[in-house]
Amino acid sequence: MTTISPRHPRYRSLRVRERLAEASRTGLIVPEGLIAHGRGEAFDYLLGERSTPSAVRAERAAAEWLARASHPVVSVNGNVAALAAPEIAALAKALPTLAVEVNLFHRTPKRADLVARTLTDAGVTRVLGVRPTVRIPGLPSDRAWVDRRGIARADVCLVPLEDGDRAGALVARGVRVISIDLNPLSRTSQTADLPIVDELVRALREIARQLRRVGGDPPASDVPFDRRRALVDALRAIDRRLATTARAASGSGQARRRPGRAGARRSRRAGRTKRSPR
Ligand code: PTJ
Repeated sequence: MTTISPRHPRYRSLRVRERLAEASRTGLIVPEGLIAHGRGEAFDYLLGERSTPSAVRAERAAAEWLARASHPVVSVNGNVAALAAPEIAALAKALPTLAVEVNLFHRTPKRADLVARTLTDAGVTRVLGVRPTVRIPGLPSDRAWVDRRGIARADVCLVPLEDGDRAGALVARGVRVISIDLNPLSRTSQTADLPIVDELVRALREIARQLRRVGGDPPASDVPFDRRRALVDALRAIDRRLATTARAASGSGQARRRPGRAGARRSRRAGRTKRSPR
């Protein structure tokens, strides 16, 4: 294993990559999961690797939706288990009505067992969806397999790192879908009723924090959420960051730019002028 110095500027990111690479060797995550992570990292970079105020608002609304739900469920795939099993356990502890269900795009019995074991090792007491028996109609992928005690009867479903088709199928069934996806342009973010554009671990921690705040006293009525505004906020955050970085880069670029021949002649002339005031 490579030794990574904690002083490395990308230490945290490198450690996470290392964990995911190990998870791909055990089969917990699929090779496609590494690619998905890379895409997520790129968007996190563009967002400044921190939760925007808009994302925190979305996380607070998500906590309120989950706390008010009759059958709230969180769907867990390989990446989510590898990245955030302790955070899923903390979420389930903060909201005892929350069902935790394994749901895989690349489903094999072995992977379903591995995801479930990772969750129970982290402290989740009950994991659904290991041998599901119900299919969501009209969805061709294995993500359609759901547990009759979990997603099959959910009224609110938290779907981190989801694919757009299943998010759409759940919305079509009348389930209120909360997504966590760093890409505001993904079909999942575009489809969800409450898109959280934030990094998985940060988002889960904030939702759990908000759930502990709400406690046994959820809001009396539905909390409205402006999904379009949340997506526009994320795009504007990226836009602002790119514009600021581009301005800074063009400023320092000028300062560092080597003079061409004409520039060199100009500065020699300027030097002569300065040196020969007499
Ligand atoms: O374990 P399986 O078989 O269910 O497969 C899981 C993956 C992730 C491979 C599967 O769901 C997949 O292919 O997902 P997509 O379609 O690549 O979508 C994943 C989305 O999650 C992308 O839009 C990424 O930008 C986003 N993403 C990746 N890592 C993070 C993330 N969003 C938030 N936090 C992350 N850490």
